[in-house]
Amino acid sequence: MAQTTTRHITDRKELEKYLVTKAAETRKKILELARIAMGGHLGGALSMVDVTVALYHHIMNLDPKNPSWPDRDRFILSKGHGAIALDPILAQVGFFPEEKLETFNKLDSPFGMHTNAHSTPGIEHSTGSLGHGLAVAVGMALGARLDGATWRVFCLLGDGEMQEGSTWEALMSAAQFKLGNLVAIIDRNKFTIDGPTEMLMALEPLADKLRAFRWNVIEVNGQNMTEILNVFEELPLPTSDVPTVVIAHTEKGHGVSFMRGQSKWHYGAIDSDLEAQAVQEIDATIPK
Ligand SMILES: Cc1ncc(C[n+]2csc(CCOP(=O)(O)OP(=O)(O)O)c2C)c(N)n1
Repeated sequence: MAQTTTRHITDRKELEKYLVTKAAETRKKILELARIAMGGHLGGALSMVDVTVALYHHIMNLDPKNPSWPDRDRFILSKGHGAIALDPILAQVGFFPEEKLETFNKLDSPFGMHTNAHSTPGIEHSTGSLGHGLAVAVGMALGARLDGATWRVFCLLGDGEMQEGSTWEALMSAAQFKLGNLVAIIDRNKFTIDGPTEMLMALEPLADKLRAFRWNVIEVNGQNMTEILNVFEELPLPTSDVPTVVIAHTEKGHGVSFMRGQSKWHYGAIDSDLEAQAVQEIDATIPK
């Protein structure tokens, strides 16, 4: 049975407050894990937090005590280097105890720099080599459709990852197979590993391109919980026959002033002084 962590919250403002607080907790955990692992994909982890928190705490049908519950919604983190953000969220919603994350990226740990479906409860598919997640999500959504199942598939991609040709093949096939049960989300933080996407391999006009690929396109401020909830709560039902892509306009390194809006912190290491400075800034975002 689905067990969202927000099921006890009836007031809209309280719900947003709860999710914003969880996003701040996630950002602090990302920094802690990067410190203990002596490095981490910080920029893109910090940008994807708000959407992922909303999905796992409120939008998706999941049962963390039974990770293979057949009717669960599926989530594929195609930008697998975001494991440092996803793993803490999986712990928050109850897939495993948070203390276990202390082994992050150590030898034989279930938690590495990229997602690992074999060792981490709640991960549906191992990712890390960019450009494969959407094709896997298409296969899952097609399987659900053929089975007459009602669960949905969510797939989060990086915008730099949109350089991969296989992603565009998957986009074409999702429309061809009329996969209304599939939602792709593009973390449009405008930077890839070594510079701005528009300088390296321009994506714009991205929404127009995706519409031309016959997807339903929605744009959202991916750092604004009110907007995120409004979009994801209204998503088409699995009976729709058009796949949806949400372009989440985000900021690389969001929440930490010295990391935001640059590629330099795509991957980086922090010491406890830098962590303390970042934590202070993140704490200031927690609603009272
Ligand atoms: C096939 C492949 N090529 C290269 C890499 C190395 N790599 C890791 S992250 C990254 C940049 C990804 O940029 P983006 O998708 O924008 O991620 P984000 O900014 O959201 O972290 C690259 C090139 C990889 N993981 N897989």
